[in-house]
Amino acid sequence: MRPKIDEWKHVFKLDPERELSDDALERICLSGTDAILVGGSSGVTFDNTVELLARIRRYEVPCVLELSDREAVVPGFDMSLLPVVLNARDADWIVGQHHKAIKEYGAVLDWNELLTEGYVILNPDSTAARVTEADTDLDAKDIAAYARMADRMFRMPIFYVEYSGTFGDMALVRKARDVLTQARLFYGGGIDGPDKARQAAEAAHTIVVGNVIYRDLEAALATVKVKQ
Ligand code: 1GP
Repeated sequence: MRPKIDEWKHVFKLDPERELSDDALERICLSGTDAILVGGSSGVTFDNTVELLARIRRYEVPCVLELSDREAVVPGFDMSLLPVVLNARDADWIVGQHHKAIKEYGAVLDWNELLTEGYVILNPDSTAARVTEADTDLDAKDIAAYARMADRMFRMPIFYVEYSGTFGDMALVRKARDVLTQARLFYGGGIDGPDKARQAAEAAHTIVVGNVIYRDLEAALATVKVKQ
């Protein structure tokens, strides 16, 4: 069954390139989070993605692939998310990679199992910002304009404010959320425990918790309780 993203308040993002013990993975999957997103900005391969999927599949939690590399198109997820980086200076990350992927797989893709995410990447020091050459020098009005583009112009179901590695400006996140009419605002970046999770959950529809899983598992698990 296709996961109901409109009900997601909290998701964990797991990076196939990083090590996670069976015990830690079990605690993440049984934590009460709404879904596990599988994806990363570098080093994601077919093999490490399949391996992580197989391990997560021991549990009932919805498991969704965030596709940022054509090499890692892996079947068997509940759904796939296709990031479109709206503030990328390198157009490869807006339409280029997508064009190549759809040229290769377009005839066999199940479009009912694919959702697009309009991303805005705001931490200039993140791998994602470097790879996409993102224009991160943006104010609240710029972000709100990107939010409207994702929501109204492209009718994307997800607008993702990405501060990967650092905690962002929640006032700005809230302003972006308030202009959305149908899209869901995902926020990710620097959520390292319940306090930041609470702040982010007040500003965004869905919060995404990544890095802290690998640094401090207990703190990561404590972010789930904050779900409103
Ligand atoms: C990364 O948005 C996610 O794509 C989560 O960010 O790793 O900083 O938690 P962190």
